[in-house]
Parts: sequence; structure tokens; C-alpha cells
Amino acid sequence: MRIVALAGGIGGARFLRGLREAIGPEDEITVIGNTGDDIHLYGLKVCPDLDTVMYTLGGGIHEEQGWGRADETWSIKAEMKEYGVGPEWFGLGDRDFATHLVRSQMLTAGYTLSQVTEALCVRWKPGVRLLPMSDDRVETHVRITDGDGTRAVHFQEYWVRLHAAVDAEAIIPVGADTAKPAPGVLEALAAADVILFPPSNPVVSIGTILAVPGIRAAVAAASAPVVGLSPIIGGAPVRGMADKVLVAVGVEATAEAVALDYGSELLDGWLVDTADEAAVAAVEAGGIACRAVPLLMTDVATTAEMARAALALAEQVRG
Ligand code: FO1
Repeated sequence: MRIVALAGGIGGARFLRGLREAIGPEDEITVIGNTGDDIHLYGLKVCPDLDTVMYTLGGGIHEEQGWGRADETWSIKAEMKEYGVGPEWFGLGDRDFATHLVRSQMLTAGYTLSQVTEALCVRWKPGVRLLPMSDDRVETHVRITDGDGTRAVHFQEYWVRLHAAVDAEAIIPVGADTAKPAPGVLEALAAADVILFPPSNPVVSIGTILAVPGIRAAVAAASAPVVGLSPIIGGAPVRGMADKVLVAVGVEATAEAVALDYGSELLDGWLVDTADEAAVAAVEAGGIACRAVPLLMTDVATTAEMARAALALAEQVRG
């Protein structure tokens, strides 16, 4: 079975680890990764969501953080501080720097982000095909108003330096309107037997992937059933601050609101946590099949159960 998953960062990567556990040897997973979180620092291109998927599935992730490398050291960061070169608020470790050096060197040599990602995965062997959503530069910026007035800040500054302290007024995936899907993305969606929306941030992760012209339409037109898993449990995001960006798009931080925002033209099925059993009727009323199952990804085995539930729902809704 050919499975395609649109994935963001930490939640998406953890889900994929369970999905990989849940499938058989004849199944294959293609991940379309969000690149809107990308940031250029010290002349290097950093791809947080692609790296989180690669490290998590490749066994190099810092498990508690969900980002960056395990057993990290911070000598380069300390030296940059001594030179007064920032930003201090974004933690790039020495091991992680190697990824960004290899990526940036290859991009400078003329390779595409897809080719770079494929090359990095030769080392990490994530057990999935990891495609960036686009080879073109897309960077999510956030419009906010705080003590410094109204302005747009890079998503990473909003997320990491400002800790999403103020609600986002608007989310702008800069460059998305002229970006093209990366090679293989549309083909994978057309050939998929199942398409999954993991519990990633529906606005800045999956929403950004869908903002690349052609991808939303390809998902909507796909013959494969599309099943999503709610990133919101009991009215709050499981991790991260999805509610802060949901405000920007006028979507309530509830399991049913996120499903209805994706809409039945995209989603055929939606999993909510057992805590949100009451949401099932509203989602089904929106034309989306809905089941309530445990959605807390406490460990790989539990996550594999979630993935099996998503694949089972896909079979039930397969037209
Ligand atoms: N998140 C933080 O909260 N603090 C950091 O200092 C930080 C550094 C960092 C470096 C590389 C990387 O790939 C991710 C990093 N993240 C950090 C996480 C990142 O902000 C998020 O993983 C995604 O952008 C959101 O999914």
C-alpha cells in the first residue's frame, strides 16, 4: 500500500514513527514535509520540520525536545555569542550545524532541496521517502501587535523567541504563491492508496503545505481516502501552541473545528481523542467520517495503534 503523509515537525514526526511501526513490508510511506519553518542563519539554511522528521525516524532526535540532535554540544553557539553574532534565541547545536553545513554547501553547488534531502537521508535512513513540499523558498511569517507595535516576524522568532506570547493576527507563507510542488509530490498524491494528515499544526505545518499551488487541489482530487488525526485534544493543543495560530485563521481550538476547517472536500475521515467523543456528531454532520480513539502519542506502540485506526478508517471510507 502506498501511504502519503503531509507532515510538520514534532507531532508529525512522532506520528510517522508509529505509522512506520504499523505497516507491513509491502507498504511504503512518502512524507511531504513542511518547509515554511525554514530559516536562514549564519549563511546556512535550516529546515526544522524536515530535520525533525529525518532525525526522529533516523534515530538521532533529542527525544524530550522533539527537535535537534541527541547528545548535543554547543561550542559553535558559544563562540558565535563571543563574537556577538546572534540570534542567541535559536539553539543550534554542533551536531545539528553539520546538517546545515552539508545542506547549504549542496544548495550553493546548485543541488535542489529535494536532492539535498535525499542525500541527507542516505545517512539517516528514515525508512520513508521524505520530500520537501517545494524546492522553492517559502518562509512563514507572522503578523503580531505587541509592545513594539504591529509587524511581521519570522515564524521561528514568533515561536521560539516570543513563545507565541501574543495571538497571531495573520500567518503569511511568504513565497508560497509562486512556489511549485517539489518533484514527485503531485505524483505521490495521485498514486497514493491512503493520504494522512498527522497531528501536525493545521495552520503553519499542514496549512502551509496546502498553500503551495497545486497541492490542495491534488489532495482534493486524489482517489485515495484522506484521513486526518486531530492535533487538539480536549480543547487544547497536545504540544506546541497551535491555538495561538488557529486564532489567526479564525478557527476554534477544538477537534471538530479543525476538521471542519479542512473541510469535507479534503477530508474523508477524522480521528478525535476519546476525550472529544462529543465532537464526532458535528464532524460527521460536516460530511467527514469520524471516530474517537486514544490520540495521545505516549510511546511508539500507542502511536502505532493510532496509525492503525487511521488506516482502518481509510478502508471504511474508501469510496
Ligand atoms: N525550538 C525551540 O523551542 N527552541 C529552540 O532553540 C529551537 C531550535 C531549533 C533548532 C533547529 C531545529 O531544527 C529546530 C529548532 N527548534 C527550536 C524547534 C522549531 O522551532 C520547531 O521544531 C519547528 O519549527 C516547529 O515545528
